[in-house]
Amino acid sequence: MLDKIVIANRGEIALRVLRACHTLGIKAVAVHSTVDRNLKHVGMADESICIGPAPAAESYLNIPAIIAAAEVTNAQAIHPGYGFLSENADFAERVEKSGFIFIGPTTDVIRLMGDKVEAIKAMQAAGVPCVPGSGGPLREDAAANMRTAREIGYPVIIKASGGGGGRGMRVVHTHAHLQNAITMTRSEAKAAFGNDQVYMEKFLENPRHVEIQVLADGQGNAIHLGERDCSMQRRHQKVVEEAPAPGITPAQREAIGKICVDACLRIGYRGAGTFEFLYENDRFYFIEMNTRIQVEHPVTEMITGVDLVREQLLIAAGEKLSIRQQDIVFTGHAIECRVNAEDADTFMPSPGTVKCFEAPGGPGVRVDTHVYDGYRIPPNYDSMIGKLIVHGRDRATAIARMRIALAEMVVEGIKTNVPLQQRIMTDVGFQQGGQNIHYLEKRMAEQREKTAGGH
Ligand code: MV4
Repeated sequence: MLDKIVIANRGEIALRVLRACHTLGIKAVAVHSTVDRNLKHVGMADESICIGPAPAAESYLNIPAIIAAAEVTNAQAIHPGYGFLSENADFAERVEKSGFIFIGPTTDVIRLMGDKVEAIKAMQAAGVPCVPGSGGPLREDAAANMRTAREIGYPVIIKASGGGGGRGMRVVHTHAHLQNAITMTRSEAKAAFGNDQVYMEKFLENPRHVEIQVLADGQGNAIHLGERDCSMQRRHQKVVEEAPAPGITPAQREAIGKICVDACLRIGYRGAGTFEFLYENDRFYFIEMNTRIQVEHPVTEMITGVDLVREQLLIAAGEKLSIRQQDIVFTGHAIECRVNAEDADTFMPSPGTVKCFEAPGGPGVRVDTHVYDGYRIPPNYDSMIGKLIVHGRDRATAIARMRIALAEMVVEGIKTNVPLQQRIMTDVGFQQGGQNIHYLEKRMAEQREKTAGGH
């Protein structure tokens, strides 16, 4: 078993990882920036080390400082959390070359999934259904690209191979705009990711975002833990996530889950992972794979009872998966609302001191947050200050519990998006379930129209 690990992250996920360590009797080293001395998990950690100033580039992205922290504390492994260095193959490689365990997949697999063209090729070869597309990088051949687009059928989308998560994409509706879109996406990709490779897919107009959670031990065992629906998003930022996805049948879940498990075994996957799909007209289309623990992992934990971060640690320690597929039983429904320090209407960040914080409670309510009375939210990082997660026997119960939990929550001194979350929970379309990725932005645009018309 591991004796001590470094948590290379901050905020709620650092606290989440620390708790998983302590449930397994593993000591945790917190590494933090100068403005993060007062983070909750830093106070609870067995040891803590300041690794640099506030800007993430000089602290949470400072690879030598993080590896040095593992060296001086005699830790055996590094947990990257999400964001920051979590999907950086060069970081994973340097961690391993320095003699530490990277808590995640092998360097090769992280690198493979970071290259979206290669990831899609690998998934296609492994039998995962993908969006009809170019099946490889686009060449500088306008005529060939036009033929590809015609075969796929407009609208198409041009994506950067080094992108992902919504960065570097362009929708094209006609031949006339194709070559310019490719050129523009290429040059933006070159500037943003240092990689000008782009590819083409059929643009799905009204899909849902449904993703499959997997666990694999890298020793021939893999399981899936069902799906999450993350369609409630704004500008590629997820706002509400839930599990299971409304309307997905047990047979569909089993079928797509098995496909993901087989793909994990085929590519030699290790650790926790997520297959992202677009879901339209009862079909799944793979778009990318995330090789980290995700923000929304708790909704899966709530319906399966599996502690995903604990499983990550056990896998990293070299243990075989102790959970078999037939052990996974899906119970009830879980919803997560991300709580952000931002204006609920303008989405402007709202850092500052939290004067008073009261967490909601009651049956089926979970609060994952590092916030406490008097905590000062620095302006340097993501605005997410916590997650409210509820579980109920069915979706309606979960929504009712979320409404009460949101109403109970007190966060004074800063603005939060809790009012927006309340509006979503009372929205009839959300209550119906199964809305697509454009629903939230459309509803918000309608709301703005009404408000403007009233004045
Ligand atoms: C797409 C798509 C439609 N068709 N690909 C955006 C994030 C990145 N992971 C992939 N994205 C999309 N890819 C095809 N072929 C629409 C999106 C998309 C989206 C996907 C998931 C969640 C929110 C989204 C918001 C806008 C566009």
